[in-house]
Amino acid sequence: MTRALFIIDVQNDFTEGGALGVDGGAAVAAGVSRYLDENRGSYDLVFASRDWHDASNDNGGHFATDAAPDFEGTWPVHCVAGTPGAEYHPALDTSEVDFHIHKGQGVPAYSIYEGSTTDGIAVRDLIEAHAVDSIDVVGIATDYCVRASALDAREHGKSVRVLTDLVAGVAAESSEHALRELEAAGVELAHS
Ligand code: VGL
Repeated sequence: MTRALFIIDVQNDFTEGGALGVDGGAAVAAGVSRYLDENRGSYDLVFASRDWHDASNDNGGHFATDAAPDFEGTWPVHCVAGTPGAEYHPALDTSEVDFHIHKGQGVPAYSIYEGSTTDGIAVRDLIEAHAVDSIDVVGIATDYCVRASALDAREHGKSVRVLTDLVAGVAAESSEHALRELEAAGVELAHS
C-alpha cells in the first residue's frame, strides 16, 4: 500500500482575514501541522497545492470583475501568484511536503489534479510514477477544492479518505452537500 496526503490550498487568502477567508481556515492550518507531526510516517508522499492565479486577467471568469462575486462560480480576486495571499498559511508546516503543486494559472482549477509542479510534472503522473493507491485529503475548501480533488482521486481509481476535522468550507450547506456527494462516490469520511 502506497499512501499519499493531499493538503489542499491552505493559503492566506482562504483563511481568516484573506481575500476569500473561510471560517476555520487557520485552525485547519494548525491542525494539519499537528497531524503531520504525529502521522508523517503513515504517508509515503505529501502533496500540497496552491491556487496560483494570474494577476493580469480574470482567470477564465473565475474572478468577478463586472459584477459582485456570487461565491459559487465567481470569486473575489484571490491567490494571485507571488502575492502574500497566495502563500501557505504561516501555521502550516511545509517542511514535510514532497511536492508543491500550483494550479489555476489563467483558469479556474478546483482540483489538485489540474495542477503541476513548478517543473511542469502533472499530479496524475506523479501519482502513477510512485504507484500511490491510497490518498487522504485535508485542507480548504470542503465544498470546492477539497471536494473536486477527492472526486478526481476516486475517478483515478484510488482509495480516498477525507479527514473531516481537517477541512473548512465556504458555506455550511454546500459543505454538507459536498460530503454527502463524496460518500456517494465512495470516498470514506474519517477523523484524523
Ligand atoms: C477555492 C473558491 C475559489 C478552494 C478556490 O480552494 O476551494 N474556492 N477558488
